[in-house]
Order: sequence, then structure tokens, then C-alpha cells
Amino acid sequence: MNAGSAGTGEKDFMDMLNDAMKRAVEQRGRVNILIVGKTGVGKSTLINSVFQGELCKTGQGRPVTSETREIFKEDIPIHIFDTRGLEVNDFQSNLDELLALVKDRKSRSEPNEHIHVAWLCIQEDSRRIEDSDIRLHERLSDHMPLLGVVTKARSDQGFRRKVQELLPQARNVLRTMAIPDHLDDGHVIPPHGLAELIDATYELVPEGHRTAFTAAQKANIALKGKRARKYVKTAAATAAGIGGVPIPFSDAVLLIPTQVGMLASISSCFGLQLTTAFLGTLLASSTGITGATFLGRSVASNLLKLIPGAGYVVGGLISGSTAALITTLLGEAYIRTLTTVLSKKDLSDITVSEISEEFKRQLKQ
Ligand SMILES: Nc1nc2c(ncn2[C@@H]2O[C@H](COP(=O)(O)OP(=O)(O)OP(=O)(O)O)[C@@H](O)[C@H]2O)c(=O)[nH]1
Ligand SMILES: [Mg+2]
Repeated sequence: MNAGSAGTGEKDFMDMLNDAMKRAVEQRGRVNILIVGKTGVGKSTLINSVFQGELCKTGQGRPVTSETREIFKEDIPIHIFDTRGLEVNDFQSNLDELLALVKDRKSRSEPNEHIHVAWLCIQEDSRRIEDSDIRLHERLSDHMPLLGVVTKARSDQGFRRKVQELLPQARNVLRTMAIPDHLDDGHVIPPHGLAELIDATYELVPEGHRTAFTAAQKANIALKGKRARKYVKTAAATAAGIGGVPIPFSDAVLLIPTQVGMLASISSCFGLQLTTAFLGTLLASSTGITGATFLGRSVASNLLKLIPGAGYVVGGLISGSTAALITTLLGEAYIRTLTTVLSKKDLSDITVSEISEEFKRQLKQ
């Protein structure tokens, strides 16, 4: 194997992996969500049900106002501002403190520190919308888009409409059940409304923070695929440009940085840990190449041979449209891989080898 001639020795290849990862991390950024609502309405339960990492149980929290904690966990690109008890005594001073926090964040030059969306949670059982909720919604929606979230939703009876009427600034009001509800008569109401809540929130998150939001949530796997396809399109267009002057198959290695970047971005949408080691292991085990032979050219040709449709270009020339097609097929196979794996298991229980086994299967199809 003469890897040197293509200028893609092992070191170059590792540099390329590092670059791809660094770019994916920068591209992803972070998203910040404010969650308000009275004590006991189910904020923590909801957070643990829709975001990665059981944030309310295992995340770090630091108080940022007397009633607000900023909760986060390493490798999960979200910070939750969990605010409780505003309705108790001192409502006005608590609200002022919260608004001061919101304004301070908004004034920062780093958009990753802004608070991007607010959820105002109201419990369905209560059937009441307090003045404090209405005030909170008015003041917060001056600074960020706000959604009304009806929690522990079992039986609407017109309550959602009432919330919409009393919180006119809310962009939408969604009914949710975060964990199964076991009724006295033995019936169980399963969780519902969570994927819809994620979809509605995604629409309100600024574009530059949507990949972070997509990655941090676990209630809507389809959204991850949808977001990832954006990166597949971009990579396919870049590949088409590289193949604009048809390249010999043996130079298909030129497409590899684009494709590796794409795999990193897709991984990012699915919330995988963005490390060079992960990407390296994924590529190595999917192509069957390890250790010292882990060289650009061999990975390139092995990876390309795995891709459906790439077989017929072996030995021939790769045109722009073929380069785009190969890249798209690779991206789509990886999206199907992660969708399949995540439908069976939680992200924290998935190993790289499970991903690469499934990836190989998907590439053969
Ligand atoms: N069945 C069911 N129970 C829920 C749901 N959401 C919350 N609960 C229960 O309601 C209680 C309060 O939920 P929490 O998530 O702790 O409420 P919170 O809003 O975080 O409360 P504070 O932290 O005190 O402000 C807990 O016993 C939860 O198990 C739900 O969707 N379904
Ligand atoms: Mg709580």
C-alpha cells in the first residue's frame, strides 16, 4: 500500500480526523433553555424524559438566582435553567432577578450564552392559570420565544384552549405526559406529546443552535435524521465540486475529508460523543482496517468499496454527480445506522462496535 503518494499518511489522516471533530464541535455550539412553572408541575420529570443524561438527577447544578439553577453535563450541548417556586412569596423580586439574568445573558457577545427558548409549564390537573403565570409569560416573551407546556396531560376538556387564550404571547401550547401515568382503575396513560414538544421547540431555536438542540434531546429521533440530512446535502455539493473534473477512482481519497466531516456532523446531530477516537474507531472497524495500516488511501478505497453504487466506478472515473451520489449514499447509510441503533438502546449504552456493525450492514443494503 503506497499511502505516501497521495499525501495521506497516518499522521495526515489523524490530523484530518481531528479537524473534522473540531469543526463539528464548533458547528454544534450549545443551546440554553429556560423552564419555569410552579413546584410539582413536573419540570424535572420532563427534563429527564426529553433530554440526554438524566440532567436533573445526574447533572451539575449551580444557582444563578435564588430560585434558578443552571443544570448541565459534560458532552451534552445544552444548559437548562430550571426555575421553581416563583409563585411563592416574593414573586416580584424573584421575577426581577430572573429577568436580570435573562437580560445579562442576552447582552453577552457569545450567542452560546444567550437563553434561546422558554417553556412555561402548567399542570393539567390544576385546571388553573395563575396571574403569576400570566405575568411571567408576558415578561419572558419580551426577551425570547416562549412555549406553553401543559404537563401530566390526561384529559383536556378545553384546558389547552384556555391556556392559549390566557397566554397569547406563547408561540404554541402543547400537551405532554412525561412518564406513564398509572390510574387507579389499572389503566396506564403512556407518555405522549414529547416528540411534538421537541419539534415545536426546534422551530423556535435560532438556526445556529439547532444542531445542539437536536443532539441534546432524546424524544425525537426522526428530528436527528432530518437535521443530519442538511449536512449530507452540503457534503454532497462539496463532493460534486471536487469531482467537477472527473477524478480517477484511485484518487477518490480526495473525497474522504468531506465524507469524514459529514460523518462527524451526522454523529453530532445524534448526540454522539465528538472525539477523534470515536471517529477513528468507527472508520477502522467499518472498513476492517486497524493499527499501522490505518492509512488514508486504504481507508478511502475500502470505505468506497463498501458504499452501494460505488462498485461500478472501481477502475473508472468519478464524475461530479457520482461523487455526490456516493457521498449521499454514505451519509444516508450512516443516518439509518444511528436511527436503528438508537431505536433499540439509549445513547449511553451504545458502543462504537455496535454502531460499526450496523453501519456495515446498512452499507451492504
Ligand atoms: N405520571 C406522571 N407523573 C408525573 C409526570 N410529571 C411529573 N410527575 C410526578 O409529579 C411529581 C412532581 O414532579 P417534578 O418533576 O419533581 O416537578 P417539578 O416541577 O420539577 O417540581 P419542583 O422541582 O419542586 O419545582 C413527581 O412525583 C413526578 O413523578 C408525568 O408526566 N406523569
Ligand atoms: Mg424540579
